Order: sequence, then C-alpha cells, then structure tokens
Amino acid sequence: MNTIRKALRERTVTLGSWIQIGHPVSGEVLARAGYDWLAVDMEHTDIGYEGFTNIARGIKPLPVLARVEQNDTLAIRRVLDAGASGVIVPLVNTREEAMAAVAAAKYPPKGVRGFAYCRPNNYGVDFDEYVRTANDDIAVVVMIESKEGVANIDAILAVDGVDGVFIGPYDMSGSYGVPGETKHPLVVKACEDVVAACARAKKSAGLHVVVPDEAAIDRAFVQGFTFIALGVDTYFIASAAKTALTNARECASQRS
Ligand code: 3PY
Ligand code: MG
Repeated sequence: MNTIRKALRERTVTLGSWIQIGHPVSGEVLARAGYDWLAVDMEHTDIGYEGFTNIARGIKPLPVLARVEQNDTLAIRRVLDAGASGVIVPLVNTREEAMAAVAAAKYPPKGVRGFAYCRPNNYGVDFDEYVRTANDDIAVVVMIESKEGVANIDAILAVDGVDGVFIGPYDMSGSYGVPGETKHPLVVKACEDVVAACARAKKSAGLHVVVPDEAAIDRAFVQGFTFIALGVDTYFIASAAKTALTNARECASQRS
C-alpha cells in the first residue's frame, strides 16, 4: 500500500501542501521543503493534465495527489494514469457521489477505471504488477464542503474505498451562509461534526489550513485533524514577498 493511503487508513498525522502554480519548479521547491505529500489543485487553476504530469515528475518520489476538477470518471482516470498517488475529489455531498468517486479510481471488478499502458506502470513494462496493486495503493479522499455533505457524513464515510475526507473551509462557509468566515461557529461546528464522524468510522479527517499561521495550525491539531494541507504555493510567495517589502520599508523609514 502506498505511504499516503497507509497513513490515511492508520490515521497517522501527515502534513502536505497545495500547488496552484502550473510549473514544475513550484512542486520541486515544496517537495524539497520536506512535506509528506503535495496536492495539485486542478479545480481552481489552469493546471491541466500535461501540467499535472510535469509537476508530478518534479515531485517524485514524494506522493502527489490531484484535487481533480470535479467528481468525474474521466478526470479521475486521467490523473491516475499520469501517476497520482491518489485523488482529492471536490464537493462530495452524498453516499452515491462518494461511491462514484471510488469506482472511478478502482479497476474492475471493484470499479470502472479503464486499463492502459501509462506512466505509473512504466508505460506497460510493469503493467501486470501495477494492475495487481493499484486498487490497494490509490488513495481516495472526498471533500466535504457543504451542509449536505456534513448531513450525510456517516453514509459517505461508510463507503468502502473512501480513505478519508478533506474539508474545504471556504466552500463550507459559503454553504452555511457565512462566506469566507471560516472561523464562524457554524463552520467550526460543522468541522467538529465531521471529525467526530471520522473518529467513529476510523477514517482520516483532513483540513486545508489555507492561511497556515500558528494559531490555525494549532486549532487543526486540537480539533483532531490528521491529514493537513498547509498553505498554497501562491500564498507562500505573496506573504513572504509582502513581509520582505514591509520590513524594507520600515528599515528605510528609520534611516531617513
Ligand atoms: C475550500 O476551502 O473550499 C477549498 O476547497 C480549499 O481547498
Ligand atoms: Mg472548495
């Protein structure tokens, strides 16, 4: 079983980060920072399959997950064929949607993933071995980011093949009528309900700590999340660039 699926199933803490820049350099830089895994966001960016494949090449051997653009059989198949260690599937609201995500990620008879010579089976050289192990290796994480998803959380977690869930705090806040207020009591309560359901189902609870300040990271640990994405490559650049400029302006004003 690949390290990321094993960690999800054993509920061990892993720390990842989030890629929205469609160039391999961003993945290389984050991979060398020592994260346990990286996720490439194909839902909210212009990163396509070619971009994903090139980023995955730069990240290797670190596990790379794809946040696919939607819960779609072909979208999931294509990132797995490009070498994703697993998928993070947005906006999963029901048991049936969770079942569809799992089916897309698994070869028959468990699912409907189509067979092909592709990057993860060494373009066919290791086809038999890959087909034998892929269903056990590929991680499936479904995103809970709506009121409906929270209401159906037990049924979603009961789906065989769902290795964990991942909360999208911003969409969650929108769904509860408090857009952007990720610390609003309604959103906090929704997160707590999801974590409690994960504990009951013995599956991993994940969170994207989009702005990873110390307080937010601590809150994620206290709440019981084990699968945690820290920041976004674009946000890291923006915040470090701003800090450098603020420091420089402060130095300049003290000298004038
Ligand atoms: C959200 O906050 O909705 C997200 O999808 C974060 O990744
Ligand atoms: Mg979202």
